[in-house]
Amino acid sequence: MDVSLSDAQAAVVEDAQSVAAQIIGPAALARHKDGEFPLETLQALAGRGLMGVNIDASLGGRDAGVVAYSMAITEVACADPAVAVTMAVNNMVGEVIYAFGSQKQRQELIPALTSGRFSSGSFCLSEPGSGSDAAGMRTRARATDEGWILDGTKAWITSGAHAGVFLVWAKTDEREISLFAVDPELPGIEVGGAEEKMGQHASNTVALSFDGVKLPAEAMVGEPGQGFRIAMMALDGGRIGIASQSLGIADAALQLADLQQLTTGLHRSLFESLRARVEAARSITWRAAWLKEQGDRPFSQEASMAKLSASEAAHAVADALFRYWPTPMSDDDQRRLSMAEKLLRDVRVTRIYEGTSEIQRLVIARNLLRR
Ligand code: COS
Repeated sequence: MDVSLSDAQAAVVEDAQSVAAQIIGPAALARHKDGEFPLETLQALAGRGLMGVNIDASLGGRDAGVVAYSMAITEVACADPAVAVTMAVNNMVGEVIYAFGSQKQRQELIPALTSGRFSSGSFCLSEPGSGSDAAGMRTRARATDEGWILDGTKAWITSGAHAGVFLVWAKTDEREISLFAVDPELPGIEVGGAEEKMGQHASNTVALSFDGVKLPAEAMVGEPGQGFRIAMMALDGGRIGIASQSLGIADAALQLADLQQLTTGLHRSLFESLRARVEAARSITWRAAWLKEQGDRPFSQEASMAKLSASEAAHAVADALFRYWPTPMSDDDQRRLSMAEKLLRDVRVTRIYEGTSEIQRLVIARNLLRR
């Protein structure tokens, strides 16, 4: 694995750093307090091609590959994890359509996702009764002469109130799961109120209900019955995104620890060992990204190892930062303490979404046994 960056990769990282430093970071605490969806910030990311980092330039993407994507997410997450998760889900939706969509779906939907014309896309897999057991979904799509009728409820959908397209998984018979690209404006779709969350307040999370929604036949993405496999492949990539986001949170927490002199004082050895843990997680995350970028190499196990190790390490750093926060405090320290609290809140869900830590252990174990 070559970790020296090409000019194209370095340019992506620089662009992400510049948006993070100029636009995302300065408003992160305010965004956390008011929970406002970061529309203009997402437009700024789209303006640099960061809403489709691993997508062909002919469709408005940056065509810079998965390693550059991972690094860009880390930079953005270090400034504000809530913006990073919105960016990650948009990239993921674009990649699914790019990999499995028809020519028409690619031409119609991807430029809208990469350019910022759609503020985001949504990935609608989880349901109130099926999170970890994705195949246990109850949403159904019934075939008709004109197309499909969609009924069901999806839960914890990132960007659901703002998305320009929903990717919705549904059972098309007792066992078969298929995927549909759904126009959020269609009659019969109801968007629930924004969840009041512990952290990542500026990312939008809602429930969606579909009541007799009529879909045209061409709304299906991929083949009938291919949906579960598409979801699993997309989640492998999505886990690299969340691992990268977790690294950004860990980096932000370590920067605060440096500023508060926790890394040179009494707790130095603790923070040194945490820093080593974060660097180990970064290595496996880059490796998973590199494997995915090769196109023909399996990376499911490495993606789960990356997600597990990075999210757990980020939590450990954010927790230690908060636990050993020094007193007394100046005004600057007080502001930094608010950032530390935000990180501790933001980090919790990284061990849950895109598959819990327990699911990552299950995927890793299954792959090890298979090998
Ligand atoms: N890539 C491609 N195909 C995959 C795959 C992958 N990573 N993982 C599984 N598949 C395929 C299998 O090969 C199998 O295909 P066949 O039926 O042709 O043999 C099929 O999918 C079913 O696989 P499996 O038996 O492993 O499915 P399970 O129902 O046991 O579930 C887990 C597997 C638990 C790993 C899956 O449900 C999962 O990832 N759950 C977590 C969901 C999640 O992350 N949700 C968060 C959503 S975002 S908030």
